[in-house]
Amino acid sequence: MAPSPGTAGQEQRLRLFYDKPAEQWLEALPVGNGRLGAMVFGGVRTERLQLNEDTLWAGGPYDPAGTEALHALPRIRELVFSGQWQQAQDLIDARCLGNPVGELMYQPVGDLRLGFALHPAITGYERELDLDQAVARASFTAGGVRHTREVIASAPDQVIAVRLTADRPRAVSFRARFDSPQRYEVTGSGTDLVVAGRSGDAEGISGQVRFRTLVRALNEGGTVGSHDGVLTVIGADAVTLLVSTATSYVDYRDVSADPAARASHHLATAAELPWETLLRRHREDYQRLFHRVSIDLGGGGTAALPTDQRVARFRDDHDPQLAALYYQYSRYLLISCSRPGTQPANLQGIWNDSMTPAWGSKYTININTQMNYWPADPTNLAECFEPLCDLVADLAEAGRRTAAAQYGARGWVAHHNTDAWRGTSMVDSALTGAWPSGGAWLSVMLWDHYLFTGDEEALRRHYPLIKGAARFFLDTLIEDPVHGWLVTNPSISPEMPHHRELNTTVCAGPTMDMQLLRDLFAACTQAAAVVGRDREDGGFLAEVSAARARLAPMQVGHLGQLQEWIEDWDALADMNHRHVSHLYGLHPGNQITERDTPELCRAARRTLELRGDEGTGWSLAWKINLWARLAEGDRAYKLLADQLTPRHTAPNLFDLHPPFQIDGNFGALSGITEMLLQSHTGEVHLLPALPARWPHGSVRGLRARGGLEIDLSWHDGRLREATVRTSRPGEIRLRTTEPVTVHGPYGQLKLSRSEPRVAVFSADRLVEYRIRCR
Ligand code: FUC
Repeated sequence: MAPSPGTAGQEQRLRLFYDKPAEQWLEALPVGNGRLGAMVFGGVRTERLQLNEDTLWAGGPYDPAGTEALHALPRIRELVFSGQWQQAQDLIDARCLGNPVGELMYQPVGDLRLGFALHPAITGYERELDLDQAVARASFTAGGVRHTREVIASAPDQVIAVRLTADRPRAVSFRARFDSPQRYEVTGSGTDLVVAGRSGDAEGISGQVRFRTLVRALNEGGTVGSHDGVLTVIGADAVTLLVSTATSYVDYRDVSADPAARASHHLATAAELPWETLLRRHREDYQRLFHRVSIDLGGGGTAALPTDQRVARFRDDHDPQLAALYYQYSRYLLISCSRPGTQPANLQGIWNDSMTPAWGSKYTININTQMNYWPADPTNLAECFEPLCDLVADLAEAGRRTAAAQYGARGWVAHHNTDAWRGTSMVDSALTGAWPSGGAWLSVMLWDHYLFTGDEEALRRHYPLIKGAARFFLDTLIEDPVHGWLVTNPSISPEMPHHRELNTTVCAGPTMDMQLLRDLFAACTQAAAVVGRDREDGGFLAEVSAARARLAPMQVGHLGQLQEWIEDWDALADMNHRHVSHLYGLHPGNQITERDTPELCRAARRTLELRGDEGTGWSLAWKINLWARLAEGDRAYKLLADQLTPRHTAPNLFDLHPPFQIDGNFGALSGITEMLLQSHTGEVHLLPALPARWPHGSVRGLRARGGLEIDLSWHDGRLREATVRTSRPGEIRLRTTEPVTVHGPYGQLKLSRSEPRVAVFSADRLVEYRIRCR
C-alpha cells in the first residue's frame, strides 16, 4: 500500500530497500570511500563482498608516443581537406595510433565470501543502503535469532568494515574465504587472511600493480582461527571484520610502493578502534559532504515498495520521491568514488567485477569522464572534483610528450581516452580516436570549477595546465583552405560519422572543437587576469585572442539545425546517434543561449528534435541537461522518466548504458539540478525549467557560479522563497519566475531591475540574503 504524502517513518527514509538478497551484481549495493569499493550482496547463507581498489589496473607504465604520426601528418591534413576521408582514416590507423593501440583496463581485487550455517527457517529479510549514514545493511531472522550485518567503506580509516551481530549471545559463526580472477595467493594466521596478488597482463604489457588484501576478524566472544586460507569464527556475540586493500601504484609512472606495508598500516590503525568509533568517524566524514544538500520534489508515490519495483513503476506512478532518492543516491555515489587524493571516477566509478569490463572501465574523455564531474560543484561536492584536477595535471605532463612526438607541437594533448597510465595518444582507431580535444575539454572544466569555488590558490596551479592545453592548439590549428578559418585537422565530432554510408568520421574543424577552443582560449585570458599573469603572458594571450577570432563559427544548416561540421552534412549522418557533441555549446558550455544567441538557440532546439529521444543512459542524461538549458522542464522530465526505467536503471539504481556506466547517474544528477538552478550566463536563474510533475518542492544547499550557495522552495510551480549565501563580494543578478524583494542583514535592499523578473544587487562577503516573492 502506498503511504499518504507526508507519512514519516521507514518508507520516507533516504534509502534503497529490497526484500531479498542480491543474486546479480546489479542488485548488489555499492559502498566506497573514494579508493576502496565493495558491492554488497546481502546474502543470508553466503555473503559476498566484491572488492575494488581504484589503482588496480592491468599492465603498467608505458609511453604510447613513439610512432610515425608526425611524418604522416601533412599528408593526412591534405587528404582531409580534399575530402578523401577514408584514405585519411587508413593513414591514421596505419601510422598515428599509440603503442599499444588500445589502453589498459581497470580490474577487480576479488571477492570476500562469508559462509554461514544457519537454521533453515528464515523470515523478515530486509536489505538496504542507508544514504543518510552510508551503510549497507541486511537483517533477517533465522530460527528465532535476528541477525544484522552492516558494511561501511570508511574514508577516515581507509578500510571496509563489516559488522556482524545477533540478538542472542554466541550466535555469530561463519567462515570467510577470498577468491579472485587475478593471480593471487592466500595465506593466514591468527585472526587474519593475507592475500597477495598482481594485476592482469593486457595489450602486451605485463600486469605490474601488486596488491595486498588483509582481512581481520575482531571477535567479541567465541573463537577465531585462520587455516589454509579460511578464517573461521565460532560462537561470537559480535564480530567486526576489517578488510584493508592497498596496491603498489604510486602514480602513472611508478608502481614501486609496498602494498603490504600500506595495507598493514591501515589495518593496524583501524583495528585499534571499536566498531562504534569506526562507524561514528565514517558517518561524520560522509555527512559533512552529504548533508550539504537536501531535496524534496514532492510526496506521494510508492516509497513503501522495494526500490527496483519503484523503478519499474516510475513511468506510471511518477513517484517524485524516487527522483529525489535517485538524486541523493547519485551524490552518494560521487562521494563514494571520488575523494581528494583518489583516482577520478572511471566509467564505473570504482565498482567493477570483470577483468575485461566494457570499454575497459577507463576514462573516456570525449564525454563520459566530463559528465561524471558535471554535478560535483553544483551539488556542493567541490572536494569530489579534485581527482579530476589531478588527472589533468598528469595528462598535461604525459601529453607533452605526445604533443611533441606526434604533432611537433608545444603544450600538451590528450585524445578521446585515457587510463591509469595516462595514455594521451590517439588510440583504438581513427573512427573514434582521431580527436585531439579531450585535454581541451578537461581544461575548460578547471576554469568552470574556479567560477564555482573562487579558489584562487587552485586556479594558480591550474593556469599552467590551461595554458599548456591552449598552446598545443596555437601550434596545430591550421587554415581551412576554403574559408580561411582556423581549424583542427585531423579531428572528428566524437564518434559520429559525417557520411553514414561511408562510415567516415575524420574531418577538419568540427563544431564541437571550435566551441571548446573558444572556451579554452577565453579561459586563458580570464584565468591569467585572476592569477595576475596577464602582463607576463601578454604575447601568448594576444596570440590566443587572435586565434579565437579566427575559429570557424557556429552555423545553421538547411534543416534549420545547428551544423555539427563546417559543411552542412547533418542530414547525411546518423540522426539517432547517441553523441550530440556540437550541443556542447548549449550545455555544458554557454555559447548558445536564448537571450544572447536566439538564432543558434533555435537551431540547437531543432537539432535536439531531429536527433530524437533515443539513446544510451548517458545520452538521455545529457539531453535532460540540454532541454533544461532550453527552459523546457517537461521535456527534460520526459527524458528523466525515460532514464528511470528498468532499461536504463538497474535494480540498484546504477545507470545502464547498457551495460552499467556511472556517467548516466551523474549526468542525470546534473540535469535535475539544471532544472532547478542555472548560473552559466552570468546570472543566477531560479527554477529555469521546473516540470509540471513537481509542482511543490524545495532544495537546499546547491551551488551557483560566483561562489554562491542557494536554497529555494516553490509552490504551484512558482518560486516561494529563496536564500542566497555569498562567499565573496560582488554583483548578483537573480532571474526568477516572480518579481522578488531581497533582504539583507540590514533590511530590504534597493534593487536595480533590467527586466521585471531580474533583480540586481551588490552583495557583501559571507552574507545571507533572503529572497521573497512580492
Ligand atoms: C564512448 C561512447 C560509448 C560509451 C563509451 C565508454 O565511446 O560512444 O557509448 O559510452 O564511450
